[in-house]
Amino acid sequence: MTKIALIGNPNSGKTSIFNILTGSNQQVGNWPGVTVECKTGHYKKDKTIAIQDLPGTYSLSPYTLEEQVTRNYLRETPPDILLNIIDATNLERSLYLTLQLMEFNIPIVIALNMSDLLEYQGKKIDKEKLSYMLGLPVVPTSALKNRGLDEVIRVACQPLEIHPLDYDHRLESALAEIGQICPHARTRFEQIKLFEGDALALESLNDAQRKELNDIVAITEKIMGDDQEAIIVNERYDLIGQIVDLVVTNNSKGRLNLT
Ligand code: GDP
Ligand code: K
Ligand code: MG
Repeated sequence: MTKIALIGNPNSGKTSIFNILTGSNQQVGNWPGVTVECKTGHYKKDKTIAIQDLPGTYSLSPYTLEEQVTRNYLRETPPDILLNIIDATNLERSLYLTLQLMEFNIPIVIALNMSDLLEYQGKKIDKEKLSYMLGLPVVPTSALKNRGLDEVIRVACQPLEIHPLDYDHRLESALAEIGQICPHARTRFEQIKLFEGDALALESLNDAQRKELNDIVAITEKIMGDDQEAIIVNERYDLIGQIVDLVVTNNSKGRLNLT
């Protein structure tokens, strides 16, 4: 059995895609202990593929119930493949979640959904460039027009490699040191959460580890001239800005400029 989880921002088209992929064979329940909806089903063209619709979320900081459910799921019962549904008309915002998902060591395929709407807006995303920049397969889809959805599952079922993205080398060395002093923080996600001073992540440390972590963070804040949370947010948005600049072309803007 292969388990594929659909994940993305609210209104990116997860449920629409889930419904098309699973047809009518699906179960709706709640995540354990919370009132967040949990839907599972099987791919209608291959019942050995289980599909799960995760709650919509913009981030994986544990501020909302949806973020907590998603974060616990990724850590405790990781799927074989994450199908990251992106609203192609909101690429910048969507990639903020993608970069976080890439820290979990789970293979990811990007469904560039709403591709019909993007076309209608006169914009284009170079999917080869996007795929190259992220190191992930990218498949344009439209749940509205039922386009690309079998292709996205076909790609997801092929062997996938995981390529973590590198941030500034000063941050990378801090993360490597955090990995050394906190060996239980196995994923890059956990190391970054520790660097940010995330309350949930800090619970797992003893006093000696806390002290060492504080020292690493203080030094990095000093050399990078920013605070721990801002360092991470800025690194992510710098990278996203570079990616968006390279991959999005806006034909409608081009036309407007001529008049
Ligand atoms: P979710 O919040 O991620 O589960 O998103 P939904 O599946 O509920 O979709 C949000 C809205 O976007 C709904 O009105 C859908 O009909 C619409 N939608 C979903 N996918 C597409 C698409 O590919 N193209 C267009 N134009 N609309 C879509
Ligand atoms: K919705
Ligand atoms: Mg939904």
